[in-house]
Amino acid sequence: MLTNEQRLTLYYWMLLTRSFDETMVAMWKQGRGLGGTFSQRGHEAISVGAAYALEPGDVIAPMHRDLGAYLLRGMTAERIFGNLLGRSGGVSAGRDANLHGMGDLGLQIIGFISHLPHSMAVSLGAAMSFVYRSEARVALTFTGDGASSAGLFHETLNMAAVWNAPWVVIVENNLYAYSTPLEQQMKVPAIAERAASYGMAGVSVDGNEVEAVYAVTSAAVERARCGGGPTLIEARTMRMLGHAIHDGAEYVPRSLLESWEKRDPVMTYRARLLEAGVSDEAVLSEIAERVAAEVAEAVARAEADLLPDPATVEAGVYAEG
Ligand SMILES: Cc1ncc(C[n+]2csc(CCOP(=O)(O)OP(=O)(O)O)c2C)c(N)n1
Ligand SMILES: [Mg+2]
Repeated sequence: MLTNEQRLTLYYWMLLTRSFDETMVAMWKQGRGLGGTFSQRGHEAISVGAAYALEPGDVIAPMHRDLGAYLLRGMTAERIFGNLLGRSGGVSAGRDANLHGMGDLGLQIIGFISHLPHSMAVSLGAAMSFVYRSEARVALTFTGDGASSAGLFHETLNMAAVWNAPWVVIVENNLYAYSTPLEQQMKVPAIAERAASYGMAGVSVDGNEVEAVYAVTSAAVERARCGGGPTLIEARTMRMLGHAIHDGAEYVPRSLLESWEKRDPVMTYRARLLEAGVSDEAVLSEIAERVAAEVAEAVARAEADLLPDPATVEAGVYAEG
């Protein structure tokens, strides 16, 4: 059961994610962006609710729509903006102006390799290292509905189940993989059903309800920690903008977006906090002001930061001779 303070914490992280995202999209449209960028709009309850269910020692492998998880785990907005803008203070020190590879093992964050399911196998390796070292830690990773049709998704589920790994995967089913709608790439009605064919627990959850995502993930994480094996969680939501900034998503029916807009994860949670008497307008406005100031400061610092020194171009590059 969440306390009111925890509920406000969840709201804060979702709003920070949303505000970061809106600012990023606006900057890129103004020509102030550098690399490719993926909007999180619609995914805030999933990344925040899931990451909030972890202990500090657990490992997380977020993907391109999990900004909330990076932030909640301690990667600052300034470092992430710095990364997207290719600055030397960014996570990859200006090596990749994207979310790709944006890991920090000090924060127990594995940087992701590709948009398709490759982080699943790497995070499973992390989970098995915990088993071999008798550590009560869990690895959590994310993937997409499109990625769930790729071979490595199935191979990783199979091995995770066989090894009874302390591992949880969240499939962010946002109904589209680039321009491909869900029904054009799979016949099963729920991705969670796929877990059964590997002998693994599978559950579907409303990905726009942060407390529901938190509850389901907490249960899965604790079961994994106690030797109960892996879980596949399907979190259903809608990708509210195009695949990335260059994609206007003209192929998505407007009526579909309008129906999901009414279920916006951030706005519906705000309304719920007010209705339930958890908070009032003054407190929620204060959180919004704090978030706006944090994002503005992060952007200002990142934009003022330097691009990497060309003399360091070979730093971190390895080759076998
Ligand atoms: C190995 C590989 N193949 C193809 C791509 C191009 N690609 C990037 S994201 C994507 C679709 C991902 O869809 P989904 O898994 O549903 O995630 P979403 O973007 O909807 O969150 C594709 C085909 C890639 N990045 N890597
Ligand atoms: Mg998708």
